[in-house]
Amino acid sequence: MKNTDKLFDITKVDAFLIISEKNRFYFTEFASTFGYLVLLRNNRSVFVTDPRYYEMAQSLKQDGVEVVQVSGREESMLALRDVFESNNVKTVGFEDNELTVQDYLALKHRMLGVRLVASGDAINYVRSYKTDEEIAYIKKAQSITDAAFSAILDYLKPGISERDIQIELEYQMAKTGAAGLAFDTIIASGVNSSKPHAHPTDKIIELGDPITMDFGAKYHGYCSDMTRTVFVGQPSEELHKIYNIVLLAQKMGINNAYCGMGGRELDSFCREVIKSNGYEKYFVHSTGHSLGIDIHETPTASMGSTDKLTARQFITCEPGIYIPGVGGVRIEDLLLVEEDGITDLTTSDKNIIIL
Ligand SMILES: [Mn+2]
Repeated sequence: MKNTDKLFDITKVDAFLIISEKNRFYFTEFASTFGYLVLLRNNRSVFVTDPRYYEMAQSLKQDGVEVVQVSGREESMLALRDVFESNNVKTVGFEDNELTVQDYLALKHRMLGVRLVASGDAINYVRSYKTDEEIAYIKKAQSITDAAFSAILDYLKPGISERDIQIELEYQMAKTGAAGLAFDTIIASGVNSSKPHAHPTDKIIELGDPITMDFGAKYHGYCSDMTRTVFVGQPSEELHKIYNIVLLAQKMGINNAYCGMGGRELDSFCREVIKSNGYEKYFVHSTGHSLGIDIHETPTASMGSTDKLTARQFITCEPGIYIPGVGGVRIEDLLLVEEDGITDLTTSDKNIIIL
């Protein structure tokens, strides 16, 4: 179980009710499709689940988690009410950013006697600071992703399709230890590359095409994320120029990043380079995001971000330029912020690659 002191410090509630699959996994590191986790003060907790998980969940007892077996939702509600009553709980933090309106109304209806307090942002804030173990998982996920990129370079050639590249990249990640994908792989070639989040198609790679590959692995439930744009044959003069501007923008962001900087500041280091070259209107997304169990977590680096990037947090740095009808370039690395500086976890080459 993760230590929950910080969460209680921020919110002042008596208990938290964790319902979403990912937050239950976050706090317990126990994967299940059904369960309710009650976090109580002083690092006590109760996990309510059904017979499919009851035996496996016994492993949580060594972390001091009480495990309660129920059959279905109605019994769960009664069990939760018992937990709240016996612990004199009056206020309960809940995941307002995860529950459906239907879930919320059902909960509100049954939880007579306790006050529900929206706490999703506080949970996300706590999740943004990674433990040593989480940092190790994310580093491993990123190393799998880098290895797949290195392997794919030998595979890229005219005549194969975007789907072929997707399948090969995902195969390489699985082979190197990925338990799954961090998100749906993006492969965008030729003029498709002007669409930042294009889905892979049956389009065939032609000589001179840019190929943008944005992909990540999952390892122990944690994500990685990287993007490279490479060229199969000589690119047009304009795409070559755009590549160098995006590269310069990304390096400007990474080289100027420091512990304690604003997410907005990181964005502007990248954006200014693109702006001074006249391509500002073609940089249509924000510079970066954190990740963890989810592919997009806080903090973020964008024009409107009020986040600070501090120790034990991750942030991607991924500027891009996308010109409809011409093509696009994006370069993305994953950064770890630590007290004594920034570590770029993405080891793949980012100088222009022309195959
Ligand atoms: Mn990303």
